Amino acid sequence: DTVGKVIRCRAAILWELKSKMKIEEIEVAVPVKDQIRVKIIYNALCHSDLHVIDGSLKTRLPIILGHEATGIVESVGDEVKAFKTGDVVIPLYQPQCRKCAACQHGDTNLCTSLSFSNEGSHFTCRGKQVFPFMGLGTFSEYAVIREHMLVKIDPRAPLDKACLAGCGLATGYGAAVNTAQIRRGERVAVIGLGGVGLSAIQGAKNAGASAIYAIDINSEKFDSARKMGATHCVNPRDVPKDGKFGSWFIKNFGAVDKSLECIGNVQCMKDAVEIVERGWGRAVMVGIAPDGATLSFNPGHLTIGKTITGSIFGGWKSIDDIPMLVEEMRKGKIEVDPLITHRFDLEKVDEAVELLKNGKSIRSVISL
Ligand code: PAD
Ligand code: ZN
Repeated sequence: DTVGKVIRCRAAILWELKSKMKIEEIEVAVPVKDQIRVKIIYNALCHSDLHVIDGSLKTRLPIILGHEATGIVESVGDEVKAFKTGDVVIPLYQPQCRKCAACQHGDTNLCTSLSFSNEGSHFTCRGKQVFPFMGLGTFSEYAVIREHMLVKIDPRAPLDKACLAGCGLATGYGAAVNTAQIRRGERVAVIGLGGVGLSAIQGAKNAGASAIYAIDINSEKFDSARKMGATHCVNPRDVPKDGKFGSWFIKNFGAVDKSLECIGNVQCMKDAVEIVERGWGRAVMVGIAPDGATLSFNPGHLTIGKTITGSIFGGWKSIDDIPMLVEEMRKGKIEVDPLITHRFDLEKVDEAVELLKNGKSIRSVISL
């Protein structure tokens, strides 16, 4: 029985930028107040984890990465009301407290109740504090998570797939249906065909888009894109040397009603703005640009009525909406199998990193 005791378990720690993670034995604190200790079962690797490793997303070190997980509640702090031992859960890096101004506002999911950059740590390794990525740190067999950053899901859901609802699938799908607000018959372009972009394609398809242009410099992604619902696959490397992607795209395919950038590349963000219709086009930024990046474009795009926006976690009110997404997955209305290309044990997490970095995988699911 582990309740009330510090747990010693395995976790993958990133000690330095641009290095491999090391599997270490760590201590995980007893949960107090609104904290919940969760046994993590599966965690899929997302490109945001890679952004930390390569230094383009600044965080404190050493850190335990991971934020796309499923788990089971091991024990709870004395103020926790909604969870008990044995509940099946998804950790949420985007909290929902239901009390702050953002939670009360119908148009945003950006709850301000918890700022994970100021959160302390519940992990130690050889006497040293280790920080949890985005308040989660789910590349650990156990993690301590605040109550507003956790949601119960149907225990019948397949946990190795449901973890994708904790980030990539929810982010891309929601960006399409909530942020881009894709309507039946619309023409859509998705730039970047990773777990996020492919999920945006599926969102566009389920929303009834009439044409979905899947855009990536890696043509190996096109099979998956077609499986998710893309009607056309476009490789920007086919643009003639003296040409610009935006004008080339419009000349060949026409402008689109909605575009989604799912990479975090400033040039691709500009392209996303270029290729939407004047008057009503909407360009949605989903990818996380490197720390300190700026985006510049001709303000005429705004004068002629284009909308430029973006979202975190697909705009979903996390606790309200994620169980519904898991339910749609369970019923097969949202497909997840084509997104899962590899599976590894925690010891092999760096193989998953190499595959994602080199464009050889969509999502690798890691068993803890
Ligand atoms: P991924 O690495 O699986 O996919 C990125 C794709 O972009 C790959 O297929 C690349 O080949 C492609 N790509 C790279 N450069 C170019 C280029 N110049 N032109 C065209 N295609 C290119 O990443 P992912 O799907 O896991 O994540 C994508 C981004 O979304 C990444 O920046 C991540 O940090 C961000 C993200 N945002 C949120 C959010 O809440 N906004 C959540 C999760 C992930
Ligand atoms: Zn993610």
